[in-house]
Amino acid sequence: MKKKVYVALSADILHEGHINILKKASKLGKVTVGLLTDKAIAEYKKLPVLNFNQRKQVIKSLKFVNYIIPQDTMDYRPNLLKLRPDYVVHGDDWKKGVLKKSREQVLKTIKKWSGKLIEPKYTKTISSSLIKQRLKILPDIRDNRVAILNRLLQAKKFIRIIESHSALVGNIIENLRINGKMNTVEEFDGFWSSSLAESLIRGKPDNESVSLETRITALSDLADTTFKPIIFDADNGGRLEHIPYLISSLERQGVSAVVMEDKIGLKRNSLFADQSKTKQDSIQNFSKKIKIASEAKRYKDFLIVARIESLIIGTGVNDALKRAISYSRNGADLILIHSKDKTPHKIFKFAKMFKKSKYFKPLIAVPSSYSKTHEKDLKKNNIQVVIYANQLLRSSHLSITKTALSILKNKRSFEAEKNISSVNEIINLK
Ligand code: SPV
Ligand code: MG
Repeated sequence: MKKKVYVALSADILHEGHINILKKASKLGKVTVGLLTDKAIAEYKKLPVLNFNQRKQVIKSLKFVNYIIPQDTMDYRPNLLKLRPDYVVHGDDWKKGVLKKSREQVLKTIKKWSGKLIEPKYTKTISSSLIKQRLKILPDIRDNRVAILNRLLQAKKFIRIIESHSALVGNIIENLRINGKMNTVEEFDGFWSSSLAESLIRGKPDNESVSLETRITALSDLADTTFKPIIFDADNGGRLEHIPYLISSLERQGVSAVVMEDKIGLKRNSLFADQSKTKQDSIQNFSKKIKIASEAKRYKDFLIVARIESLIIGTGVNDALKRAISYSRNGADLILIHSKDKTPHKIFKFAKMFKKSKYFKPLIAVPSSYSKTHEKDLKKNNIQVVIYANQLLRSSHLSITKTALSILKNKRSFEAEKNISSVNEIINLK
């Protein structure tokens, strides 16, 4: 009987490195490719450009491949235990970095049936990631920009969104990344189009003085120059009759999700201490809004987010839970639970209760007032998306004020130079 060989691949952009590995593997026996799903890939790098089925079609047509099975995590063990291969083949680059742990697990597992790990030398100059960098290919290409947030939600345990009030901010955020622990890359996953920020940059209060139409039109600068998903803050979504038009305008701009909050009447920003004049919509009415929005979407991946204001207004965790269940049953894809407390206790309590419901939906938190809360604690408490809703606007407000004051005081700009970006840095922005 021919020997069994296992090769795990993401195979987003196929290059000669993959072919070498597969060719070597096929000389050893029948090759099963464990094709990494989006979820497995997102555990250690960016989402692939091509989705699972597209990649599968390419791999299926290769003469060195006999079978394909999905590999849903970077832990190889479940597939290895199922297949019990005689050989696992992998480039020797995984001896260091993020995949080191996977490698150790593989070695320990296949030893049980005297399986062998074969590690052809990895060629440093070829990798899908390098090719993508060179070609500036991003996973979120224009055609499926709407869908990218939904894809991320399926693939990543935690998603980080930040307010971007201009294309310039978008440009900075799009390209900002740092190396995290174990060679992983840390970055922001998408943009928040905030009603607060969009009002303030126009010199107006956050009370719907700036129309949704103006805000949607203004999105085109950000949409034109970036690729990451956009979440749009639509206040309470406006009148029932207008909601289908709102949804279609957002979809046309490539927006991935709309957030509508369950407030009525003249809008006041939720972070004001005094909310005595703020009115919450009835559960019935707002559920209807959510239903209309959900039925209006033309892209199945466009997401409707119901934002609950019970903790802002003071109607409490139980009220929030009742609302979450009703909004979820009426078509909300996610729930944003807002609070202006200094701690996330109530949010975590709500999340724990909601998690037990069969109507549970992924949760979003906006830690503006409870900014001490670390992402890892949000994650641990069933929050999948964090939105940093206003920090970049606040940072530009302070920075602009300081620079203007310095010029006013010193009667020249020299003293301010050390605290501002150099001309070179900004003229080289791409
Ligand atoms: C916004 O950024 O406009 C928001 C979040 O809606 S908050 O300001 O906290 O209400
Ligand atoms: Mg807002």
